[in-house]
Amino acid sequence: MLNIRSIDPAALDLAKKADKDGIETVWDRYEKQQPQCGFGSLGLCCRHCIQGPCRIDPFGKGPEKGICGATADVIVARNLLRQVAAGAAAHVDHAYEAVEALKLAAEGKIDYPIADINKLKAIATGLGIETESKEPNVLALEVVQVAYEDMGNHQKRPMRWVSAHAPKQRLEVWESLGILPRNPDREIREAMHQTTMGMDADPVNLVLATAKQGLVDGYGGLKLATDMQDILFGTPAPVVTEANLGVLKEDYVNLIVHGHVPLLSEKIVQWAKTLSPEAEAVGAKGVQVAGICCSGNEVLMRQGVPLATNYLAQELAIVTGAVDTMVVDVQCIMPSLGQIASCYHTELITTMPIVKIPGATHIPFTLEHADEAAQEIVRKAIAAYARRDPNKVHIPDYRAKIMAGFSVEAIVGALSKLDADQPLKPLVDNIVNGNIVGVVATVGCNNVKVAQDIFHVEMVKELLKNNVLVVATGCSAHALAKAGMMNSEGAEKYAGESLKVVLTAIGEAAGLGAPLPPVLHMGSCVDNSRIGDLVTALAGYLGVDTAALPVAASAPEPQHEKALSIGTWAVTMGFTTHLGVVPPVLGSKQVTELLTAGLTDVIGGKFYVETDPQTAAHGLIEDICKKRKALGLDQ
Ligand code: MSK
Repeated sequence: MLNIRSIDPAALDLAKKADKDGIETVWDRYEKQQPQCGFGSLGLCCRHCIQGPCRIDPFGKGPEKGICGATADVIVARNLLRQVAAGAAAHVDHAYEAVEALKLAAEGKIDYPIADINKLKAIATGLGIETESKEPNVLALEVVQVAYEDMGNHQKRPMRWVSAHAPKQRLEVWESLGILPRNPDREIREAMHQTTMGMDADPVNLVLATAKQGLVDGYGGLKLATDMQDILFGTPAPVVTEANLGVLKEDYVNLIVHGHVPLLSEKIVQWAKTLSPEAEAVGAKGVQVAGICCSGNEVLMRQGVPLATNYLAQELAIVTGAVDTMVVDVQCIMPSLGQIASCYHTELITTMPIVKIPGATHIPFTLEHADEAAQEIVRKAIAAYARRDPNKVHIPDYRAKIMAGFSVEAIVGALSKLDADQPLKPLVDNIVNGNIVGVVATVGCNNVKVAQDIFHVEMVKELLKNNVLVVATGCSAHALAKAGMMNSEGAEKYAGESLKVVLTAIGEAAGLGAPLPPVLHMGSCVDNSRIGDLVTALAGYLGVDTAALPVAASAPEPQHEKALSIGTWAVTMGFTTHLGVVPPVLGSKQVTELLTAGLTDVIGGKFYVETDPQTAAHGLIEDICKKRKALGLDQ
């Protein structure tokens, strides 16, 4: 047993119950994996052909090359490129589904709305599409057409989603490096080809190809997905609710949505309300929907649905004995859920053709029959409630109040109360005068190698104390929400004096009657694009490159390949990007040096690996201060 599994009191409480109930969790399995393979940890194991596996001795006493002649540098660089391409593929696939949904919605073939016509017009205008006097469905189809052209682009031109949305200075940098992506599918395919046996043996070329995958993810995945989802379901505006497993209710049917794509979870939220009388008919007070991972973040941002928990405690949600149904779509779903659900009354429901889990009920989700699937799922949850065993129920009484929904539009809306003509000016003025030292975006997951949430929370405490504004997405946002950093009281408790003054002024002007939270929840993993949009707007307002801004990124507890691809995108944007868990690259001095230093000269950004939260916070502050100085803000 690890000494500390989590700092989340709800998770710790339930971890004890899991032990008592004889449930094996992610922490137990991690322990059984010890010691983990040193070759794999360093990235020095190659399984790309079946002459292998080959491994390089990091101490120089054994093989220095794989059977084909690949060196440590080549093996590490190829492995990294494949991981980042896999992360990008996940987001691009997600985005593609959202594009298909918008197309069918615009054609009137499915029962989904086009909820945000202003966002549709803004995106169309950005793409150079005339919007005047066009019906929303006509305009939507023209936007979809551009997205499809990007997906099927056979020309040498870069994706329009990149050229239309990226900062001009960045486009020039990326073009000079030859890393502007054409179509995302082609680039991902090329990365697989480039890394197969007998292909690229140049670590520098492989690292540049990795940077290109970061752009595939940033624009063909994150940005495209968020844009489509905002058009379909609406651009988030501030909402108030609660976070942590205490949001589950003993006298309600509890239905958890888990995964990433909101196409089904939006429908479930809607049908949970409609079918509430059926829940009442079996003795419940209603249906409580709560979210895990980024499906949770999506329905939080737009519908105010409470957050249940983040990645590492997904199994423990079932251990409460109070989850009647957990419905999953794609990504970050532990295969162990099926087995754990079988120990309780919980019905685990898979919905996607590429995510099936033995023991789960599979209810296929299609856009055409989304309402039927959502109704069936809600009714299964209601039926499962009747099977709940009260003796097995334990809901830890922990929840924190949170305010979420901070899309760029919502942030600009709040700032415009201070300056209607130039809404970014109050933010920029406060960065210039040093009230806000800089901005750090914390993103990404939990990783079992770190006590759940500790790195997110401890690092952010230090940043806030030093007047750094924090924006967050993904499971990082969950962690900070649970820790009470996403409410007005959090500003009082955690923000440094000058940051508090700014948060109070904006909060008062926006009519909250209290400070803004010191950490702004900007959404799901794909919503990292919102952070990209915000910094692009700030850089545009100031007329500087994004790489020059006093802004940095951090994935304190990354576990997924998607965290690596998001991080790579952040580096291409010119940001110092911190990782709190060491990625499998240390087996190559050359690759490590390129990622943490060598790339900076050409791309502006770099990875910064630091496994201590306080040191990481100060490393990021130091980086921000250097950028402030270079901009002439501090002498
Ligand atoms: S869900 S990718 S564990 S953030 Fe987006 Fe959380 Fe990381 Fe999955």
